[in-house]
Amino acid sequence: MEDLLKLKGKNIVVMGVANERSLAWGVAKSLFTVGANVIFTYRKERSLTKLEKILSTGGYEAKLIVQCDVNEDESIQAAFEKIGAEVGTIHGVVHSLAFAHAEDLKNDFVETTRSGYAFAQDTSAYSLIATAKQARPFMTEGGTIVTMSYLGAERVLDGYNVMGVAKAALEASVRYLANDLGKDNIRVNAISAGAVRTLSAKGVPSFNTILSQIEEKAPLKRNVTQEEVADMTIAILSNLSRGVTGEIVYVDAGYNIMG
Ligand code: 1JT
Repeated sequence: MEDLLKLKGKNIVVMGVANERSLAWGVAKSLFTVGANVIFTYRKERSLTKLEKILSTGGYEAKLIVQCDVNEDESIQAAFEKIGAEVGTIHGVVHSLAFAHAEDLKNDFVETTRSGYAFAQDTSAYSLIATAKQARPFMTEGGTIVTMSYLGAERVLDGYNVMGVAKAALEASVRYLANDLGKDNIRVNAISAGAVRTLSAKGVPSFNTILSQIEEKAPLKRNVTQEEVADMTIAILSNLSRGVTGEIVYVDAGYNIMG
């Protein structure tokens, strides 16, 4: 199986580990299992501390850990130059980042402020474009960029609000980037993950209700796990999906197909 995946010894950048519940951490664990070299980026010192702790607890070793603030072009450029200088070729990037102001998820969508809108778009959607631009010069053997989206990109989910609009922009960006980077044999795809209890989900008052509605309605009659999202991400990063680009792949127990 590992031979089929062709991920052994490949250099994969993972962005967005906040703690052990993060979707990005699930992907990293699966990448370690298949023998990839995992390079992490973090923004806050707190995330670095967490990351170092969960790496050592699990007995995992990162190839490299670099600071990267996706709200700053210079920071993204410096991060990828550092990664490129250290590993040479980058084979994959996992973009698992999103942020919005809490009040924009609490108030009615119509109350979204100009600055809250810009911040959610910048952090959650533009960051993929800026990352692709900086990673591209080092993806000289082709490769894959994969990002995390959510159903709120295309349906109205109460409270998802400005994040839904940011995820819609993210999914459209996946298609435009796939078109641009296809000539370099770089594939760009998104995973639309079902609801998973991560740090981002914390502070969403209705999260328990969301989880039980999915259990009732989804074809598989259950929610999905961090591991299930991670394994599809591995499939998208791997050679098994070499003919797939510009796609949004649902890992949601089938919830999105229901009326
Ligand atoms: C962010 C947050 C991105 C929560 C997120 C997210 N992507 C998924 N979730 C969980 C979620 C949140 C809401 C929801 C359903 C799922 C919070 C910080 C900003 C980035 O409502 C239907 C609100």
